[in-house]
Amino acid sequence: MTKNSGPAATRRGFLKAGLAAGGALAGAGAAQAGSGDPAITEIQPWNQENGDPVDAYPYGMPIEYEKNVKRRTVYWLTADPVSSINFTPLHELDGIITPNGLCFERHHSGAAHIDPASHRLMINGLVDKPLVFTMEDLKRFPRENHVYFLECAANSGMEWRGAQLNGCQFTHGMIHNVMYTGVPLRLLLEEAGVRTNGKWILAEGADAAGMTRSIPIEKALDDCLVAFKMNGEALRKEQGYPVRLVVPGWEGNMWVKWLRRIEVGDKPWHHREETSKYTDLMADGRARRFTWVMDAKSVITNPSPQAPLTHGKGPTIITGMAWSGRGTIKRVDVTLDGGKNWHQARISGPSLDKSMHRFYFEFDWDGRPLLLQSRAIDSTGYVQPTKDELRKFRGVNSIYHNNGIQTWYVNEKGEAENVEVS
Ligand SMILES: Nc1nc2c(c(=O)[nH]1)N[C@H]1C(S)=C(S)[C@@H](COP(=O)(O)O)O[C@H]1N2
Ligand SMILES: [Mo]
Repeated sequence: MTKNSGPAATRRGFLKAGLAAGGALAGAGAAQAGSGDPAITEIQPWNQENGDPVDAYPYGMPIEYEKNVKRRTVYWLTADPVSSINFTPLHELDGIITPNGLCFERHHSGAAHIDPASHRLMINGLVDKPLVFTMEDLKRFPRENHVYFLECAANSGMEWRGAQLNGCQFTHGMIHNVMYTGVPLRLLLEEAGVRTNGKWILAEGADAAGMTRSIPIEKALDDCLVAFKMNGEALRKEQGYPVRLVVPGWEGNMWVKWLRRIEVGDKPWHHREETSKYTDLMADGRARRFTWVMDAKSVITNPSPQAPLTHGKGPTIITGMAWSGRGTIKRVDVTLDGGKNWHQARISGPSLDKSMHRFYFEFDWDGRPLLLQSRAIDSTGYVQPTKDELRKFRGVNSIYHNNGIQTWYVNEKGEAENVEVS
């Protein structure tokens, strides 16, 4: 490859030799060194002047070249931006963690702005000793760290009747995956002493929606967290600062943000705008009730409509995410031809309970059109269904819990489109 032998006398020479070696190692789509590329033959401005001093940005932000990496909303979806939703840019991310500033937001009455010094969490109802905790009190209980996905039950809901939104950000972006630091709810409930007839909890938010959700006591005592940190720093306001409920593997609407009260009761409460949240209307008009666990699901994030294959034929990487509310992901399969042939993808990064998993599939693209799909299999053996399989028993009247297999059509130019195959 490179003919640049002898000691690299100049910094330019060093860069030239170094980059050529890197290209040879990767073995994919790299130019032959010595092609006269000014990016390698010319000294660049950042090589000639000092960069920013250490205190230029006391809280760092991404460089301007990454300005497309942002949450986006779909304005026609909801009537009012304070009772609305935006979407995580899944196609711009890698690994398994969602950065805090990119976590999708769903609010019923906007993001509350709470002074932590004036925030309290009360536990009342069927308990021996009703209690009120300050944020300082909460931080004196033993805490735990866990990575969990939060998926809104309405994620992919616009796709029930057919392929609609052109981008995985919009079809699958009502999800984020974060490391939470918090106190097990069990410890706080034990402190208050749950009475034997205490079978349910009501979690209530301090936002203007005063959102409330009923959760069975078994789940509350199992793995719920009262969390105050995400990815190591304080919760973002949008995600419930100063404290939110974490309900691992269960639909997002139960993860009450700006958590201010837990009431213990003997039956579930009736919630204001609630019945639709707890029920999925089926084909025959009956409803599925209490469908809280998020079933296994996956999506290819690259390529996808917002992230076309711009490099042409040759070595190509398919990547995406898979997750299950019932455990870990055991396997992900990928097809290039709409489900005729399946290939096992490679999972890379931690395989954690009720967390997103990252998968990759590397292949040599011959430049012909592709029908890309991914299919997740979780640790219970459950296989992600096709959309048609789901419709067979659920019909198309539901907007919740669509975990069907997603298809992207990729044309000869590498452009991708949301389609369905049957
Ligand atoms: N207090 C309160 N908690 C809330 C909501 C809300 O409007 N108010 N929205 C719920 C819904 S429907 C979802 S999907 C998740 C979204 O969490 P996120 O904004 O961190 O993505 O929060 C849930 N918790
Ligand atoms: Mo939601």
